[in-house]
Amino acid sequence: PPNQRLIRLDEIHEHNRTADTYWVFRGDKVYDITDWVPNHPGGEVILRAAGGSLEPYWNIFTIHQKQEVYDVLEQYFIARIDPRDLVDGKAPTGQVEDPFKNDPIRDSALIQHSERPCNSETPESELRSYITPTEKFYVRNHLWVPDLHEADSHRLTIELFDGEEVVYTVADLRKKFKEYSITATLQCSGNRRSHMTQASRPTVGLQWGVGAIGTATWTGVRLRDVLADAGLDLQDPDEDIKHLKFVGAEAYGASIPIDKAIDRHGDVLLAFSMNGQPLPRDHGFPLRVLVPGHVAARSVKWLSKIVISDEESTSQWQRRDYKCFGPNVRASHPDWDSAPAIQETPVQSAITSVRRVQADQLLDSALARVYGLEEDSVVLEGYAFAGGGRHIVRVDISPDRGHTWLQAQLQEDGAKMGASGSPDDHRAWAWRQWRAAVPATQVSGKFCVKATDDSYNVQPDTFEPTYNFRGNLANAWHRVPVSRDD
Ligand code: MTE
Ligand code: MO
Repeated sequence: PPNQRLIRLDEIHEHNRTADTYWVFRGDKVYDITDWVPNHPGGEVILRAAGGSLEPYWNIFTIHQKQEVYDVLEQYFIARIDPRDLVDGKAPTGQVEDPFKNDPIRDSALIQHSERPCNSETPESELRSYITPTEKFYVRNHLWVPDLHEADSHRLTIELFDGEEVVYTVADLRKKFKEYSITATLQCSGNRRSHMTQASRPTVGLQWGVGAIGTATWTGVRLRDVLADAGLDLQDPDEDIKHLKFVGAEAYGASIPIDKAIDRHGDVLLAFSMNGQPLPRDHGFPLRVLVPGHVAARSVKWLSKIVISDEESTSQWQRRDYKCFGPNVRASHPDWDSAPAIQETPVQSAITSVRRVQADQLLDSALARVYGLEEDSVVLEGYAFAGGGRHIVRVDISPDRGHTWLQAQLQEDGAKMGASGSPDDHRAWAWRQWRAAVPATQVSGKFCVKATDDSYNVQPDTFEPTYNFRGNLANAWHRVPVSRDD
């Protein structure tokens, strides 16, 4: 069309993240995405592309390469690029800074599922201690690790319900508020997803084994104390306040219900250390939220902002990915809004070791006494965990595909008290390690494990009834071949 507006590249470059309006280009087309930014499921990360080409980012975040996304973009079309700036009909995309280039080096014992972003699980051998060694703790990053190197000066902004903002540096938090330590298990929503896939049908997501889980003692200040100081009335909050949104420095976002955030027994921390050391960069340095009893996706790392709100976080990690649908619902057209976001998690357990032991090696061991063993046996180890602060009351083991059962020995509960400090308030925020032994002659088929929590919630025996296309909350009985040895 003759009156088609043409724009020079230099002008596009001016509409970068420091400008009032944000322009991007793709091919020879220019888009003003200013109005889209607040709706972007990935959050403000989109601003990295402002003033330049979308393509290098879409090559990293390949989720964008589909018609639905192209259609959204088309709504923001404003002009074409002046042909004087085109080469072969396209504008040069230029070099973009690799956002992953400053990611930390990881422990080589971690089992890597993806490198950029880093998604690595803990090997079974490291899942058998009550506290998971920090450097072996699973890493689940959706994006890169932001470049934060100074703890004290890192700023946390709290946006109150009326829009007013209060800022604390990490140094302020340490100075102003009492410190608490809580031992809590973090479990990814996708832990054991590979088992669901193998037993049922394909699922969308990283194919984790039993190691997208770990336990640490986290130290920080209570979120409720900080909210009260910032001006939230904990006794009588405005009744329109429903959620607390968390924003990570790299753009990740999630939210939790306000009741959990301000509950005196909820033990939500703004944590700055993990097992007595400053948080490692992969685990949120210098500040993360720790939401015990909830799916780990809510424990936002590299915390930079908290928003007191009447609605959930608009991020894809709140409104989409972490939801379960019925076994019949296909990946193509879920009604995302029809299912609630996962918060507290269901009861879970796994076998992390199967070992044949000769009778003479077992003699006099506590296990031999408990189980009255005098013959060659198989010793099993594993973990059991319930969300919502519910205690594990029992772990059942079957040596023969679920025909006969025995109870595993729950190992000592090594958790630090909840932040209320009272032993009576001791919620179970952490897993229990367990152990069991059976005579080798009783073993046939597969070992199974299932746990029961203090509300008598149990794990489903198979995956088919809880199959969901995203493979979330895979918690059917863990079945392990008897021949396995390690
Ligand atoms: N926070 C930020 N800022 N970015 C992320 O990608 N991943 C979430 C959560 N918090 C994530 C985040 C998910 S899905 C999980 S399972 C946990 O962090 C993983 O925590 P970890 O890497 O310390 O084990
Ligand atoms: Mo996760």
